[in-house]
Amino acid sequence: MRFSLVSALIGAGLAAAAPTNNSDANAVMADLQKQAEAKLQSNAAPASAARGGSTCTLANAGIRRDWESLSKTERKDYIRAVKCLWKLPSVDPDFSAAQNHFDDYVAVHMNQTNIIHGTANFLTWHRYLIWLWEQKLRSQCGYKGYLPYWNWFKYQDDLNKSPVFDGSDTSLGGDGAYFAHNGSLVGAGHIWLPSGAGGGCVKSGPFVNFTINIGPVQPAMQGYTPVFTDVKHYNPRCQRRDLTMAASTSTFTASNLLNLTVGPASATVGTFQDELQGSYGTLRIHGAGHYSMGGDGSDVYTSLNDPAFYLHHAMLDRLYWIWQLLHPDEANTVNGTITFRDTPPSRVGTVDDLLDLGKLGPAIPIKSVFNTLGGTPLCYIYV
Ligand SMILES: *[C@@H]1O[C@H](CO)[C@@H](O)[C@H](O)[C@H]1NC(C)=O
Ligand SMILES: *[C@@H]1O[C@H](CO)[C@@H](O)[C@H](O)[C@H]1NC(C)=O
Ligand SMILES: *[C@@H]1O[C@H](CO)[C@@H](O)[C@H](O)[C@H]1NC(C)=O
Ligand SMILES: *[C@@H]1O[C@H](CO)[C@@H](O)[C@H](O)[C@H]1NC(C)=O
Ligand SMILES: *[C@@H]1O[C@H](CO)[C@@H](O)[C@H](O)[C@H]1NC(C)=O
Ligand SMILES: *[C@@H]1O[C@H](CO)[C@@H](O)[C@H](O)[C@H]1NC(C)=O
Ligand SMILES: [Cu+2]
Repeated sequence: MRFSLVSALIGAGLAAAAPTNNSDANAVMADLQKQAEAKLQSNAAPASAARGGSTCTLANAGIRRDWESLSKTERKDYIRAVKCLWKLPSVDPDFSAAQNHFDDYVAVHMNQTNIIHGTANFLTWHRYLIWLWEQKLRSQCGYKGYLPYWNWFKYQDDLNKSPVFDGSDTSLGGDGAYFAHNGSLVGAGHIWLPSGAGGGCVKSGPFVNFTINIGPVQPAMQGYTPVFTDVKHYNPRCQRRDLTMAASTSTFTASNLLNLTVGPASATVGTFQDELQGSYGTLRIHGAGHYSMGGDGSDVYTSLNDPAFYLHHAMLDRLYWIWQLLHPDEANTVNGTITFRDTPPSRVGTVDDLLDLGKLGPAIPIKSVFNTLGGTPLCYIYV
């Protein structure tokens, strides 16, 4: 009963209510990847080699891969490096709720939530954030690889089978323990998603005994009470999840993917980012990743408490990267203002605006991260 209600609600927000065809979405994704790689090769041709003296080339660029295509040893190395962040001291004494360096990322994001979502800097701010995370894992925790991504389109019918969420020691943890609750309210409270089978503490996987400290602030999952009061107040607890297939299967469709990359929504960075994030009362791909995780991952302020956040945002960045390669005339532009959906009203954002990551890294202009091969500082591709 509930499910048909939510289907109706979600259906109302989706132009094409076609049944999910995973193999279709996966085929589209594979084709888009090929198109993007073809553009990369032609951009790298000698005729267009004069790129401002960057030392970054296709040959020395970092390669970000699907989590599933990492070997088990590589996955364990990533997990080990993430655990290492819990042992590093916090770098922002002002935000004293942060107990360690893992928390610092949550803190910086939380503090800036209203100026990095629904804004001109949404795509680039998160691109820079996950790059800094990747660099930290490599420079301070001995990680040898690059940031992996969660391929949303695979296993969307049963996230428990996803190598990212299967609860094994090579996953980022499984579902939460059962916690009776009345689903999640998403899309600014306009869409109700039914509960999955979890909602409590993550039961299995490498992070079971790891404590998170910041938030929750505004979890979409009903029955999870926000307690965060200020930057000095920490709230040690387990990380919670509620794997929610109602979010994944309704949204990770070939039709949404095509719209964003080659369809009407791909026309400008404005239409692309708006369709990616959804307007009030709709569920779109960015949100669907968060609501598929549920629990802590469903909190727009502090979703970084779920270690899978970084794999979700790597996939989002991969989509941005593909869109940029396929739309070179639009690739280096921004659209929007500097406040969440222009609330309160603010000036228009520009490519010279600085990406402020607090103490996580130097503030750099938006324009310096458009090109992931620009070497200023980015140097990576997706495969
Ligand atoms: C799903 O998509 C694949 C690949 O495009 C296609 O071969 C298959 O027939 C589709 N299945 C259904 C049920 O539409
Ligand atoms: C929060 O972010 C603002 C910039 O928006 C910054 O000035 C301030 O120092 C940050 N506060 C903390 C506690 O990190
Ligand atoms: C569950 O939440 C939805 C949305 O807020 C609400 O309409 C519904 O009445 C709730 N159901 C129960 C049993 O509380
Ligand atoms: C978590 O802690 C409990 C109690 O100390 C221990 O039995 C269990 O093995 C730990 N689990 C993991 C995955 O580290
Ligand atoms: C495609 O995106 C546009 C926004 O650019 C939206 O109006 C339209 O409904 C989307 N189409 C589908 C099939 O989702
Ligand atoms: C930003 O993009 C929106 C479409 O999402 C468009 O309506 C608007 O005109 C754009 N603004 C500018 C200044 O280009
Ligand atoms: Cu965010």
